[in-house]
Amino acid sequence: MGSHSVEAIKAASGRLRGTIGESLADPLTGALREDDRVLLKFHGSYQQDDRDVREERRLAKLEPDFSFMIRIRTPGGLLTPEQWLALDAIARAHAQRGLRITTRQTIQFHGVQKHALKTTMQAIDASGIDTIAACGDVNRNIVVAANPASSGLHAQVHAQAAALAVRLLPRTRAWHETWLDAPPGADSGSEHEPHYGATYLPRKFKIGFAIPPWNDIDVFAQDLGFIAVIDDAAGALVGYDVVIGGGMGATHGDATTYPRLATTIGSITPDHVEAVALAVLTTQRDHGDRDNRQHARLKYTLDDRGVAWFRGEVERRAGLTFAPPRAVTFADNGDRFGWSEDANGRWNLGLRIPAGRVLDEPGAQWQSGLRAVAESLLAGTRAVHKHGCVRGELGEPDTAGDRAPMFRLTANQNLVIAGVTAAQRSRIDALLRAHGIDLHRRAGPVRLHALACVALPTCGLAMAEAERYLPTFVERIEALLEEHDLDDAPIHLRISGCPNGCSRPYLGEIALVGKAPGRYNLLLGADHRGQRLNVLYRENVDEAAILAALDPLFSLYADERDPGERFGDFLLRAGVIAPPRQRKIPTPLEVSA
Ligand code: SRM
Ligand code: SF4
Repeated sequence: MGSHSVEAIKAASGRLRGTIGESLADPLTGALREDDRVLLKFHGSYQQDDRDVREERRLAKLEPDFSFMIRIRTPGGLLTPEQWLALDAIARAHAQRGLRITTRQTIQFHGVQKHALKTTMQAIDASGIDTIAACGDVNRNIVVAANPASSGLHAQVHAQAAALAVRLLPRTRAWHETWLDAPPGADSGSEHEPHYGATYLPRKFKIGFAIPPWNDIDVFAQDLGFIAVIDDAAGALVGYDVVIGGGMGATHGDATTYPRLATTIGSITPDHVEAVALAVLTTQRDHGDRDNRQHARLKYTLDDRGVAWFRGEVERRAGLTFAPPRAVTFADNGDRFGWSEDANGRWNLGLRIPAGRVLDEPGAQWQSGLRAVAESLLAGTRAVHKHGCVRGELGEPDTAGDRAPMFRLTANQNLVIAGVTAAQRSRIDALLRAHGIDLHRRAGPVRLHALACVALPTCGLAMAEAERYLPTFVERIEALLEEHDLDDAPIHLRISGCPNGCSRPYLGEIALVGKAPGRYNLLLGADHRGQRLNVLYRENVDEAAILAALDPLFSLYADERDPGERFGDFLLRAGVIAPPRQRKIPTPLEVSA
C-alpha cells in the first residue's frame, strides 16, 4: 500500500478507529477490511495468514488461513511473574506457537483467530498490559538495557525510559473503545494528539536507552538512542549521549534504501531527555517523507537534510544547546548469560531462549519450565509484591523495582530472571534443569548469541526461512567451527528472512539475509559491539555455498587472529572484507564538520 493511501487512511480514521468493530463482526471472512488492517497495527496487531498452506488453499479455492499476530507493549521488557503467568495462559487459550520474545523486548502471540481477538485483548488488559502503539506509525516499545547487574544506575535509567514511554503514547482512546467497549467521550474521534497530530508519524519511530559498556539494545540501530554517561567515581548518572538516525530496513536491489548506524549529535543532562525526545520526534513528524514510505524513516530525513540542520532543529525545539558527546565505546552487543549479582545484592539469571520462542519442544519444555519458575517466584514473594507492573511503568521509580523478582525480556530475544534471592536461585536452577532449558550452561557461544527473526510461516514479507532455519544452520556452523578448533569463538550470527532486518542482521559478524527460499545474501564483518555495519560477501547463495565461503575464512581466523581478536574485526584487519560504507560512528569532530 502506497504512502498516499496510508496517510489518507490515518487522516480519515477518526483517530485510528476506522471500522475495526464492523470488520470484527463480519462472520463471512477471517480477515479485516483493507483500511482496518492498516489501522489495526496502531492497536498492536497484524493480520497474517499461514504461508505454509497458502498455495494449497488457493488451489482449493479457500480464502487464506487468516489469523492475527498480537504484540504487547512492555517498555524496557519488564514483566512481573504474575504477568508472565497471565501471558502464558493467554498463549495457551488463544494463540499458537507459545510466546515469542521479540528483538524489541516484548512478546508477540501468533495465530489468534479473528473471533478471539477481542477476548485476547481483554485478557491482556486484565493483566495490566496493553498493546497500544506496539506497531504503527508512532513511537514503538522503548528498549532499555535489560540486566540490572549491568549497572548500579540501572533502575534510574529504566525509570526515565518509563516516564518517556508514557509521555509519547498516543492520546486517542480508540484502543479502549474498540477492545474494552469503553464508552465514547465527547471528543472521541477527534482527540487532541499533542505530539502526533491527525496523521501521526510518517513511519515507525524507535527509541532505546543503553548503559555502557553493554550495548544489548543495539543503540545505533534506533531512530533515537540515549547512551548513559556515568561518573564512576561519584556513582552518578551525569547525562546521555544522544544518537539519531539508526535503522536496519532495506530493499534488495534498491540502493536508495540502506541500513544505517545512528549518528551522535551531542550530550545532554538527564533532565533534558523528554525535551530532546519530543524535539526529535516532532522534527521527524514535520519533515519526514510522507510521499514514499520506503524513504520515510528518520535516517533518510537526516541524510537528506544533513546532521547540522537536524541538530539545529532539535536544539531550537528543545530550547537547549548540545554539549560535546563523550563518544562511548561499547564492549559487546550480546546478552550475558548465567547468574550475576546486582547492586542490591539480588541475583539475575541471563537465560538463553533460542529465537525467543517460548514453546514446549521435545527435550526442552520452555513454556512449562518458565511457568514453573514464575509460579515458584510468586509463591515466595506474593506478600511483598502484590501490585504487579502497571502498564507503562517499569517498576517502582526507586530501586525497589530491582529488588522484586521480575521477568526482564531482552532485545536479543532472551530473558533475565531478575531480582531473586540466593535461595530462589537454587530452586530456579533445579526447575530449569528438570525442564531441559538450562541452555546457558550447555550451549556454545554462537548458539547463545544467535538471533533470527520470525519469518515463515507468519510473516507476510519473508523471502526465506529464519527462525525455523536457525537450529539447523547453527548446527552446521558449530560443526565447521569445531573442524577448525574454534568451538569457543564467540561469533555473533544473525539471520533475517528478508532485508527489512528485524534481527538487526547488518550488525552481525556473520549474517544471512533472505533472498528466496533456501537462498540468502551472506554479509560479514560487523563488530560485536553494534558500532560497525557488516558488508555483502556473497549474493543469493544456498547453504552449501555459504559454508564453502566460511570454511577458508575460519581457517584463516584460526591461524592468524591476534589474541582475543573477534571474527568481525579480524576479517576487516586481514583485508577479507573492505571497510563498510558507514564504517563506524562519526567522531565528535566529524559530526561538527
Ligand atoms: Fe520487524 C515488519 C517482526 C523488530 C524492521 N517486523 C515486520 C513485520 C510486522 C512484518 C510485516 O510488516 O508484515 C514482522 C512480523 C513477523 C511475525 O510474523 O511476527 C516483523 N520485527 C519483527 C520482530 C517480531 C522480529 C523478531 O524476530 O523478534 C521484532 C518485533 C519488535 C517489537 O517487539 O516491536 C521486529 N523490525 C524489528 C527491528 C529490530 C529493532 O527494532 O531493534 C527492525 C530493524 C530496525 C529498524 O526498524 O530499522 C525491524 N520490521 C522492520 C521493517 C523495516 C522497516 C524499514 O525501515 O524499512 C519492517 C517492514 C516495514 O516496516 O515495512 C518490519
Ligand atoms: Fe519478516 Fe523480514 Fe522482519 Fe524477518 S526481517 S520478520 S522476514 S519482515
